[in-house]
Amino acid sequence: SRTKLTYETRANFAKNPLSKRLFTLMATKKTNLCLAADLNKADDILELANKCGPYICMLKTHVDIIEDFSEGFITNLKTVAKRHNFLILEDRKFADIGNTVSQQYGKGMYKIASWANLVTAHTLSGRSIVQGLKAGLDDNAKKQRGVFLLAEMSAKGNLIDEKYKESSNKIATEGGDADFVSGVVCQSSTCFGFPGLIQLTPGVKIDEGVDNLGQQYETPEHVVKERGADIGIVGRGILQAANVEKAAATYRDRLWTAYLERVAK
Ligand code: S5P
Repeated sequence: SRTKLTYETRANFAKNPLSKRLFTLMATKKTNLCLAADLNKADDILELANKCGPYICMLKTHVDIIEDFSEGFITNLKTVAKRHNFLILEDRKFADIGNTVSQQYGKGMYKIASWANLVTAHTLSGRSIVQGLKAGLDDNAKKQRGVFLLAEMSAKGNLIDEKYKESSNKIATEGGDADFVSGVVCQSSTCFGFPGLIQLTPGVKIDEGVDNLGQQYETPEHVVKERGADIGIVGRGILQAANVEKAAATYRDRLWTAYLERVAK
């Protein structure tokens, strides 16, 4: 199964240039940690990114929770991403018809398509969500962008069932637009089988449990070895630590060791 293959091997299967790039980045930088930078001030995100940058393969943003968003913030974030060699994932969770998604991606205040290497999208509206994202990009830009499709959620009581999960897998792997899909956001290794896609899994915390708004957590070892995660997304496990840099290093070590043990013969 795909979970026994190394990231180097999986890079060869990738149809989307960004998943190829991310697999390679993970293998060379030796990290499968994605930091969820869920902070409300631009400077706090930049400081966090600078401290944790050496330990992460990707920084995940929710740009609509930033109170003082500016183009300058994006310029600085891109500089930090280049300095520490990580990709930027805007967790926008697009969910509308293609024509609207195309505008939400490229236009408005945030112009997400101009700076986010990767974005997330729900599959609720079907294949046209991927087509909508591609629609606003020219041929060159299409090769430098990708989307992670949500096939499962970590929230307790979420409405996603087996059929929805299977259909999401089909959108991610079949048809002419699958080359724009970098991976799948999900909670289990049965979400998809194609080794060229990356499994992104949130709900990761050293202290398992729940928060008071339905979030459910598993340990780094559990998500990588039992749930098939290729990349673990960690937010509050790092954000709320007394020393964020140390916490990022710990999560990196534990996620990476779990991956090495998973692929070991
Ligand atoms: O099913 C999901 C999908 C996502 S992308 N559950 C999630 O929690 N996420 C995101 O992961 C969520 O939006 C948040 O940014 C992060 C988890 O943060 P934490 O603080 O709970 O680790």
